[in-house]
Amino acid sequence: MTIQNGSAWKALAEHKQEIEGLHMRELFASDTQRFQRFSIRMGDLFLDYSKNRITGKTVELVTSLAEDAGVKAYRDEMFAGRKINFTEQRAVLHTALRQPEGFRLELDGQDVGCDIIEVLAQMKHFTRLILSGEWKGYSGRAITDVVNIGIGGSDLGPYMVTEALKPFAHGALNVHFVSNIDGTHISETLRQLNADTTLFVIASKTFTTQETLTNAHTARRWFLDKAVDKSFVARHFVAVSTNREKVEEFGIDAQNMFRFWDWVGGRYSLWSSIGLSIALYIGFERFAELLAGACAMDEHFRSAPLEKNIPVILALLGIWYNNFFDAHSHAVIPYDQYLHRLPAYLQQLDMESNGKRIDRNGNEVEYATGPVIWGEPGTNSQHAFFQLLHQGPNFIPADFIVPLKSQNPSGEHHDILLANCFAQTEALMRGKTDEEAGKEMRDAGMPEERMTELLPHKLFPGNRPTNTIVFSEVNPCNLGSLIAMYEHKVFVQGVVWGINSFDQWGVELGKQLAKTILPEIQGQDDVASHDSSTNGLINLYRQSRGS
Ligand code: G6Q
Repeated sequence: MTIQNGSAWKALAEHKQEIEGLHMRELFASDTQRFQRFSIRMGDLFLDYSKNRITGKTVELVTSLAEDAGVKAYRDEMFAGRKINFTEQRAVLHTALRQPEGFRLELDGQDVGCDIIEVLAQMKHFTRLILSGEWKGYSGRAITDVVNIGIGGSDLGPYMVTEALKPFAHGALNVHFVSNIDGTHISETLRQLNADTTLFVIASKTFTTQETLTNAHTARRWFLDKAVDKSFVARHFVAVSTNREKVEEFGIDAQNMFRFWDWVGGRYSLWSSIGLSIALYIGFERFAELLAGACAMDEHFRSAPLEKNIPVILALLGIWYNNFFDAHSHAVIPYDQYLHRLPAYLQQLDMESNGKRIDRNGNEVEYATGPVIWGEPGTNSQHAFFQLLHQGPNFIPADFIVPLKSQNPSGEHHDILLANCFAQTEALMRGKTDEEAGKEMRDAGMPEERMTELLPHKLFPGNRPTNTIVFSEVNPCNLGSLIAMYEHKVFVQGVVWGINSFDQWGVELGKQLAKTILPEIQGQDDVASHDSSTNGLINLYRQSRGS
């Protein structure tokens, strides 16, 4: 039986009919305690989910859906290291990476806790050597720039976090991220650097990814052009990987390799040694605070009752809209410029995890799964796509992410920023009625005829849901909690939809496909083995190369 045939799902479908006509304005008017009733605090993090199309009954029904789907049992299995990534036969233990010292868990005869401590100690030691200037480049000068070469999960997390935590930078180093195979990315980065003070961190779980390896080889050629002596590579190239053999094959000494393990998924890996560039940028102590913040969210996720559990509630609200209101897209709007890469990071976390249509039994699901995730910081996004959120025919729920304190207090900036944020969620909830729009136009002295013409354009349906996620400031600990919150949200949704959130065959396909066309592009003959469009495009490019 699929979740869709269960009683909780059916009850939710009926409940949707009941509350469809209900406007959130009425819900707020009839309950002065709505904000208190539909909000949850976890440490410094506060979720206001009162601006949703829900009543107390909705919360009861969605939590029974989670109960029916076995969310608690699956959650416990994940934390216990069971191989819940069943298509790859792997455990899913990124949560182990942020456990306090003393954590023990045996997996296939190996003590996971000991492994983690060993690598963290190696990262701590290395970070100290680099940041203190004890580690010297080939000319005897200290390292000033770190270039993380990686892609996907080996890039998005560290890049997003280092951007978010700029105010916490140690100060001794700049970090750069090169991910795209487009030669522009590495060329533009290298142009700013001196070989003798640059450290390359080659971050790749498999150490076989075409983009990363190509960029890494280009970086090494550039480096050797300047440094000449191959023995200097050891001081300027380190690797983060699970694949020792490939790292050595590339020419990086195993001593300069930071391990991680197949039970850490790429998009869940910033907590592992993939976070080395984060630790180098903000210092190891701050990196440990990031882990501690995530650990606090793990504890909350494990112990809070479902109806008081932030990631569970966010997940269930997402399901409520996606599966019962046909809202297949979800916006994320951080009201903080430092979080400008958060939507891109969450796109991968969510869409690569839950963009699946085959369930645990190998059957195609008959309901929507992972939505399209997108967003941009406020207030910029207000001047771009908010029009569609307010008045478009699509129904798009959104998360608003709000630090109460600015890292750069300056005049009225932060007051204006937050005034905009709160005004937007209020407007999305309330909308604008005939009377309100009419009054506005009348007050502006508009002639009656023009008013009638304009009225439909000036109306806002409202009743558009938002979650507001508030914390005191963007700092390593809060950021850790925020990211872990979204990881667990995605997990809960995957469980309810009955899919495997931890594989990524769609990404693997891309890795295969690129390798088939490359030799054809580089070959001597016109290509005729594909469809006419693909042949035409390949040949067009071959001709342009030739000329
Ligand atoms: C993440 C995905 C994917 C992966 C990249 C890089 O969950 O698997 O984004 O992180 O394809 O892979 P490597 O780290 O193996 O280079």
